[in-house]
Amino acid sequence: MNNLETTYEIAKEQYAALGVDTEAAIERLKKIPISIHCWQGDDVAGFENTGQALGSGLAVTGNYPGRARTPDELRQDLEKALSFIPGDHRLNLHAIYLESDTPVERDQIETKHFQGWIDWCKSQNLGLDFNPTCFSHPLADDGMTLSSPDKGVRQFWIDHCKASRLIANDMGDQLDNPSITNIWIPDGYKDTPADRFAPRQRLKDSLDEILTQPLEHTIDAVESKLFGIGSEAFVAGSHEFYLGYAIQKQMALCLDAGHFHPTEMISEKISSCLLYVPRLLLHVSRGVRWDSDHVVTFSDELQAITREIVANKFEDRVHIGLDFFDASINRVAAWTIGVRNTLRGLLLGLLEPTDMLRKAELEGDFTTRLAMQEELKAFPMAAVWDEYCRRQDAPVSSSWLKDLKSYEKDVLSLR
Ligand code: RNT
Ligand code: ZN
Repeated sequence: MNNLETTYEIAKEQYAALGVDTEAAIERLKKIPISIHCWQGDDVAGFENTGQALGSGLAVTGNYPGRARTPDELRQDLEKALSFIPGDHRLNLHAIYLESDTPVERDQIETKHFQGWIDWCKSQNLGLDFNPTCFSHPLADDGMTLSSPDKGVRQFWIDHCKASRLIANDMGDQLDNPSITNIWIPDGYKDTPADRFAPRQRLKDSLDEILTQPLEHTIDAVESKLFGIGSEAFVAGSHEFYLGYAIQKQMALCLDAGHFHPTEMISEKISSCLLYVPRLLLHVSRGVRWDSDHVVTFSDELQAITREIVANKFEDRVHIGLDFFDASINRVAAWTIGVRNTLRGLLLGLLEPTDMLRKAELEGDFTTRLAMQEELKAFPMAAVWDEYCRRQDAPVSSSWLKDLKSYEKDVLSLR
């Protein structure tokens, strides 16, 4: 037995003393996929090649060398990141990542423009999720898409979202694994609206039209936001708007960790929402002062989110996606850090003696609850994590960093 395995055996015993089965935790962790967002790899630029700047209140800061400029470069980078990540996961793609020799308008996209991605996901054993891209486009420049007062503009985005659902449905069908279609729109006003109701009424009507056709292989989700750059005073698709909509339609609600007031936590919302909507999609992100989309770190909130999912056995109803974009560090590292942290958060939750804590709570013994919650923070979770990585043939601890640096030198720095 080497040191790693010995350390694991000791940790296993310590957890077993609390009634926690580390082997069972590892088995459950293996089955939880993380949907890895393609857009961290190229600063949300996509491959339409129209020269359109990132818009609609989204901002990527930093100019670290090595941004992926083509689908092949992006896939190469994703493969590198995946080699650092234990387990089987998913790719989350946006419509602007299409592949075509000739320009294709957003309302004209078809499955064939994404076949390269579907085939690649098959080869990598990845599920695939999809998003219409209702931003970074001349028809989104005035800040309104599905809620636009202009019927033509609205119709264009309705058609784009309809086309996106059909593509996602084909993705799910081809991969034999349902694909999520998540709709986020930037619509809002910089300053105080004179009418808050009409844009929301129009948004509701647009969504109704988009979602008319029932589809078997896609799960529809809608994502709210509190405010954005340029939509500080009003956002049509607010939390109440989409919570109500998702309940009415019994569809998935997407909660983005950066889309609420800074002290408002999505970890606290999961249990309430799941009483009324069938599924949640999470955009795990990290806002710093605003919706800054920083790389996900092993923060209290990350641990609280992942703990809520596994302590309640919500894995089948909560789809975990990541949403951050940092161009100030190596982009492959950004993915690796964010995904590994999310998995570590899940593992920490899986190693909690939840039954014991809940028993203490029900008995009114809040002393034991607090004492144990705090003692658990110093338990050897890292030993179980390392063992999991070892068994999955993924790098243990920070050993991936050296390989990443070689990749940066040999591949990224030559771009
Ligand atoms: C924007 C939303 C949205 C995007 C991605 C690119 O505030 O969070 O999810 O970040 O779709
Ligand atoms: Zn998001």
